[in-house]
Amino acid sequence: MKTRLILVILLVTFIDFIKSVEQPNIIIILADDLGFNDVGYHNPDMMTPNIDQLAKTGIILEQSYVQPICTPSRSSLLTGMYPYLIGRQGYPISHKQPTGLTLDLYEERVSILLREHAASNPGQPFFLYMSHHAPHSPVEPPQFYEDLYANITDDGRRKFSGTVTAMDDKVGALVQALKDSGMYENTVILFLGDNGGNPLLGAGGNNWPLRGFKGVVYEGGVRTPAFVHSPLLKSTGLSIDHLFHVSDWLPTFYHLAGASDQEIKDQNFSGINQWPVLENPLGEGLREEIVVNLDDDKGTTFGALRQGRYKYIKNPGMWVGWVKPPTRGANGNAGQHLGDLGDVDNDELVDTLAEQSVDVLHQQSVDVLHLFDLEVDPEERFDLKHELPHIVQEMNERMEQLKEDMVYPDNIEEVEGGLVDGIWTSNWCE
Ligand SMILES: [Ca+2]
Repeated sequence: MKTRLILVILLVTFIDFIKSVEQPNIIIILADDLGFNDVGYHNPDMMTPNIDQLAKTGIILEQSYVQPICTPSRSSLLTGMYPYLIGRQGYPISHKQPTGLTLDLYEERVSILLREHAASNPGQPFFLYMSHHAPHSPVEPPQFYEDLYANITDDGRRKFSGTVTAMDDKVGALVQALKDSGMYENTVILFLGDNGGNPLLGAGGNNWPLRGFKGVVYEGGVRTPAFVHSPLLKSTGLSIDHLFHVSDWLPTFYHLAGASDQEIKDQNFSGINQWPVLENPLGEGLREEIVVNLDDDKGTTFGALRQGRYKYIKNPGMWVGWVKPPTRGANGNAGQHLGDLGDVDNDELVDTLAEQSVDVLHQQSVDVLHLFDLEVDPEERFDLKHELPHIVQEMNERMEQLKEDMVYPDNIEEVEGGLVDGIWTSNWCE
């Protein structure tokens, strides 16, 4: 009996060992401008059954941070570094700038690629990065999807919602293709939004009840839907609040691909390998700090820092409040949907925001400090800077210390280019 027990233990250990050394398939599904309130598992008005199913049978990451806009987030995802350390904390890369990366994978190609891979490389792990354009504006879903939301009279929100559901169908098709090709069981799927939803100018996104939106360091700009789904996970059906940052995924996947802890350490990533947290999601988190963003304009620091329960914001760039979703039956433009504007002391900017949601994008708000306790105030409604000045001082000192390592954006000028024999030529790359 004792021998049998030992054998069972050895077998279980051996299976665990095999599991831990087998390299899984890795899939990243990155949605563009998908807000916190734009998935069904956060908002029952959204129809995302495939995403919801994956999330609810995986591990939902409710404190997963990205950057306020595309280029910084994507740079961080691909390098494992904070954008402020690689000069990517500023504006998006323009299409004629001789710098950066262009990535695209068309969803209709995915099932073909998977079938081909399963046939030609059986058992070989693959990496797939699905960088959706959806649901970024312009939102132009097929009529069928828009009709699913026929009773939302706000044009932008209706079309946006239809676009999200169209994307959800693609996610469902991907999972089906994985199952059909026999590769699902050994696959890890990460789903996340690259920055907060954009509720302005008919773009239709929404981050309610979080504050702010795409482009700002308030939670609505930088905390997006995220989850990991995999049959390889031991504990699932969970929603956890451990801190994650977009820079964590490269070291995490590096680990899954077989890198040792030392090899990961040698890379000096800003991100950390979060696989131990995903393997033991009810245990302790690994992250205590996130540089939400850090930038400089002629000596003035712009940034936000999360440490444990606290978030310190220095010069948010523009003041924004809370945008309620246009509910079914509501009408009007996004500017009229600004919800409770909270206890702000800048009346002029609030008026500007409410009346001219376009111009507010160019407003600079300096000499503004915030301290929020996100554990009790995830909506960033109660500024504690006067109650907890010692924490403001400590976090400010930390931010200025971090800034010493900042790499300034290169801001390379756009080059002239054009199509030559159907190929885009920029004249800067031979
Ligand atoms: Ca984006």
